[in-house]
Amino acid sequence: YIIKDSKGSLQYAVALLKQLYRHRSTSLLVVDDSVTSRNQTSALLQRWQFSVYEATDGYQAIHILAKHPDIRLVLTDFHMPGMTGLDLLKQLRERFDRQSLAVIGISAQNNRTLPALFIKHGANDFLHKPFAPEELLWRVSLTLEHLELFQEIRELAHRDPLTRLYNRRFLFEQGNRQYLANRLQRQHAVMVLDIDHFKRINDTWGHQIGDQMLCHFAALLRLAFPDDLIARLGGEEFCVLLWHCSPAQAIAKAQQFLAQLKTKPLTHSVAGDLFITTSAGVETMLHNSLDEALQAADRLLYQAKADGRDCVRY
Ligand code: GH3
Ligand code: MG
Ligand code: MG
Ligand code: MG
Repeated sequence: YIIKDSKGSLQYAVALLKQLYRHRSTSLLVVDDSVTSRNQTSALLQRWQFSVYEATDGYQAIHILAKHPDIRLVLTDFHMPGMTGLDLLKQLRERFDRQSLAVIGISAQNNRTLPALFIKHGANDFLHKPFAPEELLWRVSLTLEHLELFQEIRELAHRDPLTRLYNRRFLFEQGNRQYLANRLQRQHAVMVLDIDHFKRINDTWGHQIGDQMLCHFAALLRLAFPDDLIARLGGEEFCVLLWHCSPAQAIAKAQQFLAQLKTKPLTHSVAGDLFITTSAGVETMLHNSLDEALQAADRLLYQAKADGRDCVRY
């Protein structure tokens, strides 16, 4: 179908097929009160390998969305009894932004202001009924591509490229939000770690092995703190936000990590087994912001360094 349509350019056809293939089995939700129209749209989308849920009205749509967080895109008819597609859109936008859940409005009405209303209230796109099957396909595909690109940009903005841990920016944005939300339960701790004498690794073995050591350290942190927010603050400094753990548990976890680190060297083909130690500051007191808690954790870290390194101060 695509090859026949792509005016003889095999490259173009392959590019289109690749794009489709990437989005196969993505979950979509079709909301329409008309059985005929809903079935038609669903059948087309299923034919293109999308995974399709169906709802007969806005209420059911909200119910299905709550049960299936894998749904990436909602295609909604405008005119439906009870709740219009526009009302549904407005409700959805209170909980999901345009980049997390896409909405495409659909209507058979000859109302020229409808597309503008949909887009104004946060729809990603709009389709007039009846539409050519391919228009549906490519609008859905383009919308999903936008979601993906945005996700990629978000990843790039939030992650440290070397270790793939969260970066400073993410820690201060998201981490601070989480900190303020969890603060009063007092079930949290802020830990700051700084690798001991890291400069020696670089000086002895070169920057490249230094980089590998940072990745190794990051991997060990991920293993030791699978449910916590881990960020690279910069250089050889890291931060872990521990939720749902008492001060005593947080301190114990930090000490366990330091002990583990001693038994897990980076094994390098030339350099052999490279061991490192780290110092850590664990702040368990209540602060007004993550920034303040981090400053306190930093002072404790400084203390750990002054006390001879390879230890936890709290
Ligand atoms: P201390 O025990 O007091 O923390 O000593 P240290 O050597 O770890 O601390 P110092 O701050 O003197 O040196 C940190 C070193 O980390 C210096 C810098 O070259 C290195 N570094 C920072 N970022 C990177 C990186 O991305 N890759 C590599 N390979 N090295 C880095
Ligand atoms: Mg309708
Ligand atoms: Mg440092
Ligand atoms: Mg250091």
